[in-house]
Amino acid sequence: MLEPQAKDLEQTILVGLITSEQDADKSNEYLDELEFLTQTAGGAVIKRFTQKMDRPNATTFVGTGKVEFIKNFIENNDITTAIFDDELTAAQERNLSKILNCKVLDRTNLILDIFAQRAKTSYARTQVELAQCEYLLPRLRGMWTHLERQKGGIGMRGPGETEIETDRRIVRDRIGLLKAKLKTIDKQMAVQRGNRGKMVRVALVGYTNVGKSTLMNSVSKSEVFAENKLFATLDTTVRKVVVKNLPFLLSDTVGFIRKLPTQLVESFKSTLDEVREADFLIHVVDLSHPNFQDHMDSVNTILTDIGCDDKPSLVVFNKIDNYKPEPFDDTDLTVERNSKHFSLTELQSSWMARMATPAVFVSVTEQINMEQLKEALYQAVKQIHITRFPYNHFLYPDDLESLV
Ligand SMILES: Nc1nc2c(ncn2[C@@H]2O[C@H](COP(=O)(O)OP(=O)(O)OP(=O)(O)O)[C@@H](O)[C@H]2O)c(=O)[nH]1
Ligand SMILES: [Mg+2]
Repeated sequence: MLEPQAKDLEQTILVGLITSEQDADKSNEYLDELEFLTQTAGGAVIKRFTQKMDRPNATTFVGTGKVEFIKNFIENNDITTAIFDDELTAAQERNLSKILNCKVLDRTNLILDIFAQRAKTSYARTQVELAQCEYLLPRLRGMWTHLERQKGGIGMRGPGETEIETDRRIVRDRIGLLKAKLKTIDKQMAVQRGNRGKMVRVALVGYTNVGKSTLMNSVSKSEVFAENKLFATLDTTVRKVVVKNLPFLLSDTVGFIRKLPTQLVESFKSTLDEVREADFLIHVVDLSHPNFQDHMDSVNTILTDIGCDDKPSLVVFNKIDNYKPEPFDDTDLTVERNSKHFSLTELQSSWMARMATPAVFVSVTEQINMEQLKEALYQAVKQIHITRFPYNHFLYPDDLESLV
């Protein structure tokens, strides 16, 4: 199924469950995402394993027979790392690393590891380290001793191994220290945000890798780092943007993902404050991704969690240049036609009819419908501007146009 991978990458296998809520297709989609995360972290996926079971096994996550099967594969193929799609308990992690005799990670580990690799500023690094410590604390006992052979690589970056190997007290102290450090930076950042005055603030939000930074660069003509990897952006960037004479602040920030570890959401509180304090949200969606609707749901759930679900917003369906509907065969009576088979035009009209939030369909890289996007943005910012500066006789360019 998968291409043989370069030998110098960390050789990994993935493990996921098929449950009554998560059928084989869904499970496969989640494993696709886990594979992308693994590649982003610097690993090569050699094989995937799935098992049908409604609830994970309390001791080994998958069943005993399956564990044996995986163990054999690991031994015969020089696998160094097994990655599980769901969060493992401390006991499952311990048992699995003993039986499989390799590094065992879960989705949360992997996301935290990518964040640790990506964190460039001291602020981002502090937030990630806090999240890692919070994740490690309940899992400390006996976790690292048998891993001495395999230091380094995925899941081993961030807080140094030396700290982890000592006891919980030290990690607890470290958590206290990191929290205090973050509090100081948070205060400074709140002041900075306060200094931005009454300018209208717009924040880009969305699943990871949907094109938020690309959009930011295009609209503000700046050079924010964008690439085809998950979590390319960790630190928030704010730019002043002027659309048709109307100035506002646009911020680009960390992308969301399904099952974003709670530790991360909490420690990235201040980064997310940028979203919380925004007047308006641009929810960017990658329309070319087969799971874009699930991604939208995940983003909306996180927005609700951080108390931002009632903010005015604009949905930007991006990457329409790459949109490909699933082929539909009307002679095959086993398949019902659904939105996955819609042409772009059909999809557009069905979303427009259904959604309460305004939406535009664009391709930022191909610059398709960008004028429409700017117009929608302009109208939204203008509404906020009018209420914020009621006595300011700012002449809105479109009012001028209508006077001519
Ligand atoms: N085909 C196509 N690709 C696009 C478009 N817009 C962005 N991309 C690509 O999508 C990838 C991700 O873009 P980013 O701007 O880094 O995405 P992001 O949402 O900022 O991602 P994170 O910071 O990782 O959360 C890059 O490879 C972009 O070139 C588009 O309109 N069409
Ligand atoms: Mg980005």
